[in-house]
Formats: sequence, structure tokens, C-alpha cells
Amino acid sequence: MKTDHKKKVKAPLTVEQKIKRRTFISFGVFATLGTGAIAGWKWLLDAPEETPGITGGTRVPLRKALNKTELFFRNFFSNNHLVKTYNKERAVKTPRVNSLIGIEDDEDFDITTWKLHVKLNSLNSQYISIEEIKALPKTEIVYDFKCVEGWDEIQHWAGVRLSDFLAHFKLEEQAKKQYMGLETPNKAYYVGLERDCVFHPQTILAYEMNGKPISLEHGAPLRLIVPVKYGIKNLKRIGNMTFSDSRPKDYWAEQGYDYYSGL
Ligand SMILES: Nc1nc2c(c(=O)[nH]1)N[C@H]1C(S)=C(S)[C@@H](COP(=O)(O)O)O[C@H]1N2
Ligand SMILES: [Mo]
Repeated sequence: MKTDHKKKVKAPLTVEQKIKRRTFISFGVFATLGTGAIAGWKWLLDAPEETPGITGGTRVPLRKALNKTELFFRNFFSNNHLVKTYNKERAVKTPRVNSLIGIEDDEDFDITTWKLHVKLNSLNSQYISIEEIKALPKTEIVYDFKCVEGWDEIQHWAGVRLSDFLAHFKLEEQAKKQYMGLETPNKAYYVGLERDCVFHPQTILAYEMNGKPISLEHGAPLRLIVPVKYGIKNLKRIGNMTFSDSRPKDYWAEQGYDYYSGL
């Protein structure tokens, strides 16, 4: 048998050939990924839309992903950790006023007759004055207030710890429910809070900022300060308080923001 011992030596590829080959490979990869992406996109578009309600409308698979993200952050930034605090000297002198939904749009509001309306159940309510609230032990906090829009400030707040308030006014039975809902007197701005953040030791019903009564635009006479959450949950000018086992409606969650909004 005659064998050719001389190996066929392949001529090295010219630069042009190399480029052509790479272009061909890249195109193949691009076409495959592209087709996959289009198919995936179409799958997402054809997927059913979630039932609108508490959270902003999106496709069911996306909501599933968002819920997973939320769960991850919940485990990571637990409602139970203590937020870092600072010395009073670090607090800004004139904290920023961010947004005024439920405040500038309420011409009927009268601070002199204001009372906190606590809905006990479908039939009964309790009305609590600012004097009654100020008579409770005062708690202060200086911490870094964070807004989802990308700013933060060290601010100094004082008021009554929400858990002290609930205990004093015998609202602990109601507060065993999974959620607390808060809204402005005109119901234009509203938030929902999970039970563990309601009972968080740094969560306060605030009536003072920098040692003085809170101004109207910062939420007088009473606002929520919930340091384990982004600014959006820190409702200014509380009017109504409710308790429920299902998620209360939440202004920014309806617009598509994370319901949890934890820090
Ligand atoms: N009633 C009411 N509360 C509100 C808001 C609002 O528009 N209306 N904005 C929220 C947002 S997004 C932030 S960042 C903080 C800002 O509080 P500040 O204006 O006291 O800085 O209030 C929160 N509470
Ligand atoms: Mo915000």
C-alpha cells in the first residue's frame, strides 16, 4: 500500500480569509441569539397580563420575576435590621421638600381641627388629637433619608414610636393584621406597610423636625418616618389609619414601583 507520508501542509489563512471566517461565525452567533431574543420577546408580549390592582400592570412572567426580586431584597434588607444613626450635628438644616400629593391639592384641610382617624373595623373608628399623641414618650432619630429619585439627606425627626402609639391606644389587636394602611386626609396619597415594619423600633409618627414642629409641606401635623423604607413610604400628613390582612393600596406601587421598597 502506498501511503503518502508527506502531510498535506495547509497554507496559512490570509488575513482576508480570517476576517471572512470570523464575520461568518459572528453572523451565525448574532442570527441565533437574535432569533432567540425575538422569540423570547414575542413570548413575553403574548403572555397574559397580570390582574391589575395593587401593583402596576405588567406581564405575568415579568411580575413573577419582580416578585422573586422583591423576595431577594426582603431577605437581604430585612425589615428587622436597625438603620444607621448619626449625631444631631450631622442633620441638614433645611431638609428638601420633595413632593406634595395630598397636601397642596387639599384646600379643605384645617390643621386646627385635625384628628387622626383610626379605623378599628368596618363599623367603629377612633379619633386621636395631636395633643394626645404628643403626650406619649418622645423618640428621636437622625438618619439618612433616601428617596428613590436618587437623593438622600441626613435628617432629624422626633415623634412617638409607632409601636408605643399602638400599645397606648390599645390598637395591638388590630395591628396583628398583616398590614397597616395610611392615607392623607383627602386620600390622594396612600401607602401600605408590612406588620414587621410597623413594629420596627425606628418607625415613628413624627411631629417634629430639627426640634421644631414639622412644617405643612413636610407633613404637619403628623407624618410617618419609616427608616427601613425609601421616602415614598414616608407618608406626610397622615389622615386615616387602617389594618388589613391583604395589601392596602399604595400610590407608587400602583405606578409600578416595588411595593416593598425596603432599604
Ligand atoms: N402626602 C405625601 N407624602 C409623601 C409624598 C407626597 O407626595 N405626598 N412624597 C413621598 C416622597 S417620594 C418622599 S421622598 C418624601 C419626601 O419628604 P419631604 O418632602 O419631607 O422631604 O415624602 C413622601 N411622602
Ligand atoms: Mo421620594
